[in-house]
Amino acid sequence: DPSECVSRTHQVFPNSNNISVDIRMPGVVPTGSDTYLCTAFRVPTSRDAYIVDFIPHASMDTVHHMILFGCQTPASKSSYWDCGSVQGTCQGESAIMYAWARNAPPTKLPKDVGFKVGGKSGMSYFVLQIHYGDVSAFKDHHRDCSGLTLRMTSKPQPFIAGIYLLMSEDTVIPPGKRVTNADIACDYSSYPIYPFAFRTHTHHLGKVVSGYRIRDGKWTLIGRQSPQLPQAFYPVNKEVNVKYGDTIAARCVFTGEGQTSKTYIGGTSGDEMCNFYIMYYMDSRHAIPFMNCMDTGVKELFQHIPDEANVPINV
Ligand code: IYT
Ligand code: CU
Ligand code: CU
Repeated sequence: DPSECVSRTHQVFPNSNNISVDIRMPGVVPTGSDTYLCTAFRVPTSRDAYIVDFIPHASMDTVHHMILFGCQTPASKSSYWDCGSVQGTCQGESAIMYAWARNAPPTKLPKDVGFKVGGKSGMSYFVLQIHYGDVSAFKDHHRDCSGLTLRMTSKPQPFIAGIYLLMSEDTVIPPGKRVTNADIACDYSSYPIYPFAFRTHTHHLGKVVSGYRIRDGKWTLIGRQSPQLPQAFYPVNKEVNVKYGDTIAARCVFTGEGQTSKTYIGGTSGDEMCNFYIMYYMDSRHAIPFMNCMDTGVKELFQHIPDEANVPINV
C-alpha cells in the first residue's frame, strides 16, 4: 500500500504526551545485492522527548539489517541515499540507538527507560540505515517501505538509555596467522550504568567478541557473541552494573587464515572492525547518553581474561 510508504508523525491521542513516529524508506528499489540505503527524518519536537519503544517493519526476504542513528546533521538532504561507501549516515558525530537484524529477536527497552532526543540533546535527526541483502525479490520492481515506528513521549523518564562503545582503532591482522586479538579497556569513572543489551560488530574475520566488567580483579561477563550471527542487540547475560572504579574491557578474536595480505581497521568489507556496544540505562539526574573507549588497556590486565573469550563460536 503506497499510502503507508511515507515517514510521518502521528499524534495518536490529542492532548497526550505520546506521539509515534514512522521512519520508512520512501518506496525504494535497491539496485544490487548488499546495497545500504539511508533515509533521514527530523525529530518532530524542539522540546526534549524520549523514545520508549521501537517497532520494526521489515521485509524478511530482502532486509538484512536496519540501524537507527541519531545525529545533528544527516549526510545528505535527499529523501534517501546510498550510505554504503562514499556518503555515510551523518555529518559529524552519530550515535546508534537501535539495531534490527534478520532472525534475531527485537530489543525492548526496560520500563521507565527512554532514549532522550530533540531539545538540547544534540539529536535533531534520525537516520535509518537499511542493508538490503538478496535483492532478487525486487525483480518485480515493487517498492520497499521498510522501517521503524518509534513510540515517543514528552514525559521525562526516570532512566535514560545510552550506549557505551568499545572500539579498536589500530588492530592489524597478519595474513595466515590463526589468531589475532583486539583488546580494548577503559577505567570507568562516572555514575553507575546498568547494561541491559549488547551488540558485537566485526567484518568477515571476527570469530567471537566478548565484553566484561572488571571489579576488584574479578571479570564478569556482560556479553559474548559471534559477530557472524545477526548483529542485533542481545540481552545481557545477567544483571551487571558498572560503577566508578570498575574497568570495562572487550576482546575481539580474529583469524588471518586464508588471507594473503594484512587486514586493517577500516570502513570497507575488506577491512575489519572490532566493536562491542553496551546499551545501558542510567539515572536521569546525571545521565550521559553516549560514551566510548578506544584504549588498548595494559597487557597485564588481559592475562586474566576468562578463557571463554578465546573460544570461537562456530556458526
Ligand atoms: C572504525 C569503527 O570501528 N567503526 C564502527 C564504530 C563506530 C560507530 C559509530 C564508529 C563511529 C561511530 O559514530 I555510531 I566514529 C562502525 O562504523 N560500526 C558500524 C556502524 O557504523 C554502526 C557497526 O555496524 O557497528
Ligand atoms: Cu546487514
Ligand atoms: Cu564495520
